Amino acid sequence: MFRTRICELLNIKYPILQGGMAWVATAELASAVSQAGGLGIIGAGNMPGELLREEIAKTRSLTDKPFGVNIMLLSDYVEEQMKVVLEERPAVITTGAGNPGPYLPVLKERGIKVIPVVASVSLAMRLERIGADALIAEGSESGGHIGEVSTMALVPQVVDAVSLPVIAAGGIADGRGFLAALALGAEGVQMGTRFVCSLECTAHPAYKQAIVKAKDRDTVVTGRSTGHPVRCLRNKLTRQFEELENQCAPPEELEELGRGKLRLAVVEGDVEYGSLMAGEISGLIKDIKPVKEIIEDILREAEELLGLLNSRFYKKGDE
Ligand code: TUI
Repeated sequence: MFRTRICELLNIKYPILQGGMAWVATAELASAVSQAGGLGIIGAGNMPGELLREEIAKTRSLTDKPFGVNIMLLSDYVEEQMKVVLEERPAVITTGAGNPGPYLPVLKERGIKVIPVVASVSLAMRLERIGADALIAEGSESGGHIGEVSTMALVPQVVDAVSLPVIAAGGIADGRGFLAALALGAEGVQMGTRFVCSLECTAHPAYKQAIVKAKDRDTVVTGRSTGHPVRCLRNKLTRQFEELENQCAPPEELEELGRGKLRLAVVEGDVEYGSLMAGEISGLIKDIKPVKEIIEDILREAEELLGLLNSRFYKKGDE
């Protein structure tokens, strides 16, 4: 059940990808997701190339299943990360926060699949034309750096504009979200926040607990004035951001305030002054459980729901 073109393309059992979150998506998390039948993804974030090489080696020591590497295109280390990726050749690269067009030909030449994150129909169409293998349509419900269109509106528009398989991201954490994404025309989902709250995720326990404790209205978007909006759980840091933005502080000052804050949250567990990047779906996440259980619960829930919808709302022959 639920086998799609994404399963064939990536040679995976379930069409579930794990977001390539900087600092959070380490070899431990990525290998657990791949072992469980999804696609684990190492978040290269702001890692120097050689650190990324070590993370890839570690992932390979933990799983023989396919996995990916996410390249965040705003990173200062993109060039050296790309060099490492071309040498190490993970099965797939996902990209975020920009247009990976210039890197596409060389990645493809090496047999690496490329799945960019898009937040608009126009970039989706451009990337299909130049040879992307699939697309992740990421809505503004997501944590971290976001676009402006919500998942519910973005996914079907991207699906209609391209013939590539589309993966939905943003606001998905259970079987209902998974099935809704398929109903919108997606052939897979990518989840970030849900996988932060897994046993295998190496993020600080205080970060995970902050997500588990969060309610529906506990995320905020800061940094709109810098052109790099970021969704996080509300805390002392986001209040500092809001104050600066209300005072119309220059973008450099805001960028400076944000520097190093994701590491502070994920590694040090500073939930007051760290950047607790997390999606709007945080309020739905109530527990920390093994990756395998997260994935299997979602598939079981989606299967049951599909049966229920079919029997409750669809009667053959009804007017
Ligand atoms: O990249 C993400 N999520 C991230 S990156 C990140 S690190 C960061 N920290 C502070 C400021 C900026 C980044 C934390 N979370 N998700 C994928 C994503 N990509 N979301 C939105 C986009 C996107 C936006 C515009 C992709 C392409 C794009 O195109 C612009 C263009 O050049 O056409």
